[in-house]
Amino acid sequence: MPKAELHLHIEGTIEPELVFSLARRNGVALPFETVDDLRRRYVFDDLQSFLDLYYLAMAVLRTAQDFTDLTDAYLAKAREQGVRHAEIFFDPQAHVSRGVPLSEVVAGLTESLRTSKERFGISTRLIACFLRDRGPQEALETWEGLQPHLAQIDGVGLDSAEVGHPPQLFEPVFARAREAGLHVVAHAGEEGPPEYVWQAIDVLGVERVDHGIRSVEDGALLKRLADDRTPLTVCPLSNVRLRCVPELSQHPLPRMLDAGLLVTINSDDPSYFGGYVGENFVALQDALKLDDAVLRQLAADSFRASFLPEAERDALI
Ligand code: ES4
Ligand code: ZN
Repeated sequence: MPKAELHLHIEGTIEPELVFSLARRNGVALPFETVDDLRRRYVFDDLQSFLDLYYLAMAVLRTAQDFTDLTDAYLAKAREQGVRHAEIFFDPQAHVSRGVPLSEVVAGLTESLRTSKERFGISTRLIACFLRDRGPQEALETWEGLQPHLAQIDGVGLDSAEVGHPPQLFEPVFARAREAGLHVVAHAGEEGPPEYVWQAIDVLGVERVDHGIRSVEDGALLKRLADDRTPLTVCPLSNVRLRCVPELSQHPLPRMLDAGLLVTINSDDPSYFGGYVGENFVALQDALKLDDAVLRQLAADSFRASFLPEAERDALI
């Protein structure tokens, strides 16, 4: 099934083999001996325990070429899974904070994305995320750093450790991004409460909510999201691996669909969570016994929830 991927952290696509080959290429020492040692650590208690490994492994990404190779590897994998359009997150602060210039990061990513349609049949967008646990002041500084690169960037997002870092703190930087004509999205209601989803839509003015699964705890919020047709980018395997949901058979997706929400299926950090977007669809089908018609609807809605112009979107459905 043709589909769009709307919630994908490019740093979360790095497979253990690439971690080791880039470590060797760049002379970066790793605290694991082998690919299997690294893979054995892919067992998480919560979002933070994942983020610790995610930030550690991405230390091998140092040059523009590394970011190009990473993105090419993702696009090749995505093509095999029927992805025809991808809106890709990256974390500028996670690289700048360890001495990699933003210009290297953006040049490397865009070198791959520039020709993604010709090489892989995948149109793309690029979304820069602010790391909420580094606070609103650093987000504003990051926004300043992004200014020379805005022609390459389609939107901003908000990610990393959620609880204790509510969306409303980031109102100033999101206001600037909206004024600059960028798209705006935010992770909310993954581990954090429904109140954070309210803040993402009412204070940040987001066009999509990333995750948003805890919205099912608040009936008024469900009604608002349904009335506005605000898309939610749901990542089923991620939610189980990070223990936001005890098992896939108990995932809130059916309740979200019953409430009339516009939902899409995505992979989040596929290297870490046991599957790319196709595997997320298959796992859902097995665990929740969704009809083929519902799966087709989810795939079609991924284009409707995208930032593609309407004509391009309709041509893909
Ligand atoms: C993330 Cl699963 C998830 N949640 C929040 N921030 C993230 N960054 C990368 N993956
Ligand atoms: Zn995410």
